[in-house]
Amino acid sequence: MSTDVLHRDQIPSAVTHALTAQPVTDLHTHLYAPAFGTPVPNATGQTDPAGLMLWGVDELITYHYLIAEVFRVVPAKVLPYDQFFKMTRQQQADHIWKHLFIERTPISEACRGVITTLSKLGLDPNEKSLEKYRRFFVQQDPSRYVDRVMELANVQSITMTNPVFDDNERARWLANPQALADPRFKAVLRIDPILLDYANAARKMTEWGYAVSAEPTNRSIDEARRFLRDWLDRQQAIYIAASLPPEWRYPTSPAAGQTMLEKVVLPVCAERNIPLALMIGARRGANPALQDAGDSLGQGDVNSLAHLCSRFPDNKFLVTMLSRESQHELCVAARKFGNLMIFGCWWFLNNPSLIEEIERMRFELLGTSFIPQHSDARVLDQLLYKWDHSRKIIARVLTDKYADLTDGGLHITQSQIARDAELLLAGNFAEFLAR
Ligand code: HDL
Ligand code: ZN
Repeated sequence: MSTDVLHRDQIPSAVTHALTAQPVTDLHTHLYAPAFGTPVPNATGQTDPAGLMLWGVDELITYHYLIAEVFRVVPAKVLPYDQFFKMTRQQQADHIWKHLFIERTPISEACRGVITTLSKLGLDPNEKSLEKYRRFFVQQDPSRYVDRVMELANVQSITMTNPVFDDNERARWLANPQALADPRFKAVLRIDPILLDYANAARKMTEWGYAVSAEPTNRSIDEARRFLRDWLDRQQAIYIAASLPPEWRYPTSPAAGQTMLEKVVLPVCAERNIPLALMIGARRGANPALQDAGDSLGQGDVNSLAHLCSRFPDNKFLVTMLSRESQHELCVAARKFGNLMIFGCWWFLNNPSLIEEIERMRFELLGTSFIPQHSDARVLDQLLYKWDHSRKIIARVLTDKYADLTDGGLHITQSQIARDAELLLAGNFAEFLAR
């Protein structure tokens, strides 16, 4: 027997070691490189109120997940939404810290994440006030802090989400795209309005010099393709992404949106051999007064996705769905279509009980041919908890699977486990991009 064959009781520590040691390629986040500016006070003394790089304790605690949760404890009739949103970031954070972390136990996953993050940074999470943490963060240089968080979280590459229809971000790309390049970050061209709000998207593309008319004529199709190509080049984007509501159907989704999908987005993705990422099931604005915290979910239609994968065999689809009830169908769809790569436990699924259920289902149906997780982080420091918590759950599930195989007589080796960890946390995504 080769020397690195593991005894059954050596497997748990071998799996934990392999997953901890394997650097992650985080394929979907809302993080930004320092060059996009930061509103957070820091050691450089330079802040940009409209800056896009969020980090530090006040951003951590005012994560929209926690805003939703604090309004359960201090309801809007006590503290009206607009009064909360008029508060400064620090006032909002103090309010959330008081009600969710001091006066109640921070049991929710989003609360627990803040505790894990503070501890990972060597800070005592038992402080009653945020002042000590603020003194720590204000001493950080944003770019060096990115390196530190990536090292601590063992994340080797951060994939951004770059919504081209966002005026603030678009202006930054147009001003000086080269200045935004940062080897630690990859860009993604996010295009929801083209599929979901064609009339407005066409109007804006026309304003920006692309002859995209209210009807998706052949000229409009050519010009919309030119728009995508120009932005893929400007951003050096590694894939195109859109999130779709639970009601999205294919075919018969909104006609103009379907034309854009079939005749613009998918042909450009195919010619560039880049995936289209579809994130299905977000019901936007369930409670608009909560702003980013006001979105909810619904069950999407996996059949529509299957039709798409079947009709466009030369396209690659990176897909995650938001409803727990969609997960089993999505796994089975991935068994039917090799051009479908499923990923992550998205948003309301990114909780230990659901991550465990979903990863078990995926290992049992797909082996190692899927991408178990992404962070969806909006605040840089969140990488420290999102990947710590997920690695532990994936390790628990993988350990059981290796133990089952050992019981069946198979030799499991340390190098085999390391190979699987690499596929799951980085290799499958890299291979799918290159395929
Ligand atoms: O549409 C998306 O990419 C979602 O991830 C939303 O940004 C959502 O608000 C979020 O942050 N989820 O974690
Ligand atoms: Zn997201």
